[in-house]
Amino acid sequence: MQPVYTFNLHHPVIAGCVTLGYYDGTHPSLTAATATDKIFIHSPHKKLSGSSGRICSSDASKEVVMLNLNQTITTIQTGQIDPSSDRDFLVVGSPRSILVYDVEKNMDVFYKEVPEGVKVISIGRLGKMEKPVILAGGNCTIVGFDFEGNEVFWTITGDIVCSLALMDFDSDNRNELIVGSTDYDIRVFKEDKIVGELTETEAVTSLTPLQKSCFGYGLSNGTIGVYEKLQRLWRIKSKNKAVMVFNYDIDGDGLDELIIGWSNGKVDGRSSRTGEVVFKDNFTSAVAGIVAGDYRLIGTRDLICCSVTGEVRGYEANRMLRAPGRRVNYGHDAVREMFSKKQHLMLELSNYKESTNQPVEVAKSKIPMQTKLQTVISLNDTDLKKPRIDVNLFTNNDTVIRAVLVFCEGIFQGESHVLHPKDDELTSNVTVPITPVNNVPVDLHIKALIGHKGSSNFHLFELSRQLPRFAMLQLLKGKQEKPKSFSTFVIKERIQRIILWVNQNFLLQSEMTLAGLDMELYFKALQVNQVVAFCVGSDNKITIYCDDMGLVGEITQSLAHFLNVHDLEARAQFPKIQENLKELMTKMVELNDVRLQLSTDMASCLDTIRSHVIRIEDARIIEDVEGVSKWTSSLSACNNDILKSYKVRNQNHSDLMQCLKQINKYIEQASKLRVGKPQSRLVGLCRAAVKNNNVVSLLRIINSGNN
Ligand SMILES: *[C@@H]1O[C@H](CO)[C@@H](O)[C@H](O)[C@H]1NC(C)=O
Ligand SMILES: *[C@@H]1O[C@H](CO)[C@@H](O)[C@H](O)[C@H]1NC(C)=O
Ligand SMILES: *[C@@H]1O[C@H](CO)[C@@H](O)[C@H](O)[C@H]1NC(C)=O
Ligand SMILES: *[C@@H]1O[C@H](CO)[C@@H](O)[C@H](O)[C@H]1NC(C)=O
Ligand SMILES: *[C@@H]1O[C@H](CO)[C@@H](O)[C@H](O)[C@H]1NC(C)=O
Ligand SMILES: *[C@@H]1O[C@H](CO)[C@@H](O)[C@H](O)[C@H]1NC(C)=O
Ligand SMILES: CC(=O)N[C@H]1CO[C@H](CO)[C@@H](O)[C@@H]1O
Repeated sequence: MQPVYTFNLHHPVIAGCVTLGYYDGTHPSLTAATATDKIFIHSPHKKLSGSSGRICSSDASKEVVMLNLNQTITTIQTGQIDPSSDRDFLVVGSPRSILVYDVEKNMDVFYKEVPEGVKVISIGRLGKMEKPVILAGGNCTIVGFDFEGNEVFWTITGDIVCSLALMDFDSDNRNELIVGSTDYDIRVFKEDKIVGELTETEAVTSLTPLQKSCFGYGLSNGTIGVYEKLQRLWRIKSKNKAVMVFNYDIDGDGLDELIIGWSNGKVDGRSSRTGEVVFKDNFTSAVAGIVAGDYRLIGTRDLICCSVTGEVRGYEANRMLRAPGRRVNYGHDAVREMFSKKQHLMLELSNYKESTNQPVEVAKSKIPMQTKLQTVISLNDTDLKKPRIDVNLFTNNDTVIRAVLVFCEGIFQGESHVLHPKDDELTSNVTVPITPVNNVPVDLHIKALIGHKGSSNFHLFELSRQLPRFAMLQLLKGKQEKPKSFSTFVIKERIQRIILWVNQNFLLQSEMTLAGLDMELYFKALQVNQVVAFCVGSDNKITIYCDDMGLVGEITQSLAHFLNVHDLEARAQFPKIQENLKELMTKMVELNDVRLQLSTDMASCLDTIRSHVIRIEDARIIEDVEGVSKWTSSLSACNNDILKSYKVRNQNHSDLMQCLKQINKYIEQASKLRVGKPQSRLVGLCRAAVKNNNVVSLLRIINSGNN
């Protein structure tokens, strides 16, 4: 597809830092961050002027102005945030702060320190909030500000947030927040409650809303795809990295396509339903950003792509590709399916031909009718450092397995594993080892070629199996000593249902059956080498003993989800984690004190430097050579001091970040011991306690769920 216009910004652009804003409410300006931490605003329709404030240069034609932010830029975004105006504002994220800037008036709206850093920004309405909110994702947290800079939202996620999208996920005409993070998870927040959680196979680096509860995503390794609610519609893998995914109706059929900008310069548009390519183009360098806007001021919203070298191309939604084209596409699917069926049949036919041509072989090559491929899945903890799950495949007669292909997302490098024994090592029994990293159900798709030893004829067998969520928790026989940490809660539910959950979510040698009104099960969590005791009392009280709070949370969430429990309170006791939290909080207070001290030291050092510079200048004017040299060496010493302080301050900041991240991780884990309202309430209460440096209150909240 041909662009309708192209131009060049003549400035290198940082990938992912491109946006478009209507800063005066009517004229669009392409805005991007440059490698030198400046912001570049291209405004061909509206001359921006001035050389004051943050504007550090503007070219003669006044089409381009540069803003000086004097800080590292991590992300930029534009949006209408002032409820009383339809103008867009520019929001800039940096490793320690967020800045909202009014481009039209050339002034800061607000500047806020964000200790957890700002990695991504999304602007819009969230849930029942009446005003637009600026959501900033950082290390484990998401914070929301209103136009005045008040903090109106705060919540916690499992790891560094690397993508955000606001969309109506559950069709209630209110936006939910979709969050992608480095722990491979996509979480859906309704207000501050988690209503959906998906696990992908890599860090989720981009997200975009599509219509009808669908959203597109991109992973750090180049996988892209579309989910409809919690169901994946399709995905593809690529060797290149998707710099960003975007929504735009390129073929004008009324449905948004998923537009993907790749690190190798390609841009594709794919049908959000099927993943079929409906549009493509190719830049000479990596794509830096994709936006949409009326850049020609003719009343159409064009798709605008920008590369890292500053090349910009605009595309118009193509009316030629409308409805008839889509029908052809459906036809394509059918043809492709038929073609693959045909190939299958041809292959089978050629096998028969081969056997009829060589009658001597017949008996040998035909495999018995009753041949079956069977599987046994078991835990293998022979090597305690590398426990694994063995998938044992075997046939029910003397045929041998010539090759096995196991396809399994997120387990094998490249997602599939091929086993192809040498001719003289063929057996009817092969084992494929699997080591899941997370506690999520894993789907295995197995294909095996089976035939007789020495024959060139083989048959394809296919089967699918699912590993349960807690496959790496090994059921232990008999009573064990219970760990000291535990979480306890009450679920009014018949024990049969709980047993059903155990059978579905753990890898057991045989199904568990009802043996009374209470139950005590002991597991060994092989990944973390910890004992888990799962106890159900006859009074509906469930207690999970384990020193790993994260694992107890996962078990609680799985059980509550299975039993359809929407709100769950819990009491918890995790002595080791409480000790750690105490230490972390103390350390954080110390680091904060040091930070303040360093800031005042540096300020006074700066004053000294200023006065030294004036003295040198004075000495120079009166040609006092000795004076100049004396003050210069003194200045140089001062300069060294300030450099040293600066290094110390940097170290102090990263220590502080580590500390805060760890505290937030614990809060997240503690929140997962609860479900629904108690879960989100705990996050809010803990946040307040951390802000007030109130360790006692923090620990009480984690234990009881209440202040
Ligand atoms: C950055 O700019 C702000 C004003 O916008 C100023 O107060 C601050 O001192 C500057 N910081 C540095 C390191 O220059
Ligand atoms: C997040 O925390 C890590 C340390 O755990 C730190 O190195 C990194 O700079 C932080 N990220 C941001 C955006 O502040
Ligand atoms: C993803 O990419 C990283 C390096 O970029 C590599 O180490 C990792 O194995 C890849 N993961 C998968 C599942 O391909
Ligand atoms: C992309 O464009 C370059 C030149 O601009 C060309 O050499 C290359 O073959 C193109 N690749 C594809 C896949 O179209
Ligand atoms: C269990 O795993 C070890 C390697 O860790 C392997 O050598 C052994 O054969 C496996 N046991 C069975 C029964 O497959
Ligand atoms: C297959 O081999 C494994 C050991 O590698 C053994 O434990 C298992 O019993 C064998 N299965 C059959 C059906 O022979
Ligand atoms: C290994 C094995 O189970 N072999 C069996 C294959 O089937 C024949 C008859 O169908 C049996 O006799 C073998 O024992």
